[in-house]
Amino acid sequence: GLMERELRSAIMDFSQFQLFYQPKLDLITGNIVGVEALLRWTHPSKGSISPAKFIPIAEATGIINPLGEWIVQQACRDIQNWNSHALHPDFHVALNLSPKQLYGGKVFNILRQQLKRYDLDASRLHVEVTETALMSDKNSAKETLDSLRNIGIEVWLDDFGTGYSSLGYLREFNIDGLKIDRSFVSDIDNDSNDRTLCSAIISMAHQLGIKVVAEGIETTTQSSFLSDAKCDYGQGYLFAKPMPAGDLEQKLRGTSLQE
Ligand code: G
Ligand code: G
Ligand code: NA
Ligand code: MN
Repeated sequence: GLMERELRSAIMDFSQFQLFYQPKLDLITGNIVGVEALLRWTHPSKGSISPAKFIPIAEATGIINPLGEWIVQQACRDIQNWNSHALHPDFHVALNLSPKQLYGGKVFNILRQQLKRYDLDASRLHVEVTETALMSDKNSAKETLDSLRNIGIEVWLDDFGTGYSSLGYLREFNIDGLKIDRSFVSDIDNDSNDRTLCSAIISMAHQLGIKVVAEGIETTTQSSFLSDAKCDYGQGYLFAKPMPAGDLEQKLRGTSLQE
């Protein structure tokens, strides 16, 4: 299709792509603990195209492999730049991994190579995987994720609660944390069932020894509720929208993020 051809052309030099970064905050202290990297594609004539549109095509065509490698490299380069301004030692970048990237050992090698190239500790990177990503070939996905955790890259379950077998994945996969899907967060102010579900997910996660991020926080009421429910971290437009690397650096300057 047309978009496939345009993607193929765009990955010749990657100049139409940019990584944006959305902060994740400690809900008690308000400190930025890390960011999630979100890919942006600005087409020369069509303008901004949503990853929700082009990532599925990149996955179906295998373009996700070179594109994914570029994302890892770009994130590591940005971390190294921020690092020269004395980042807090715990500050990390979370990368979204597509289902296809989990099969075979390729992404593990790419992550390890780029960490080495930019002289970064593995704890600087997290990966986020969706529940659906884990469905097709569980053994291969588990092997990849375990090898990432073995070298110190945290593994987080994204969009938790919306998948086909959320609890099953908690049993089968070793993960460091989960992200409560924003559909649970968006109705906190009105829906007592969603409040109950959020609290239950947080308490269950903590009893399993894993951490929790709530995503899509847009109001102070949602934030207060989640903080009272002992949710560890929060992300959402209330705190910050995804932004270019340079804007993030501005934001980090003079905050407690720095050492
Ligand atoms: O940032 P935005 O809301 O436009 O993202 C839409 C969807 O695209 C989300 O599900 C998000 O996880 C996904 N997405 C954004 N950036 C990346 C990326 O770098 N890799 C993958 N695999 N998915 C991404
Ligand atoms: O699937 P994933 O969780 O990776 O999706 C991330 C997407 O969610 C990004 O495209 C980001 O722009 C979007 N997002 C982040 N915070 C908010 C928010 O507070 N409200 C809404 N509606 N979307 C958000
Ligand atoms: Na994500
Ligand atoms: Mn998500």
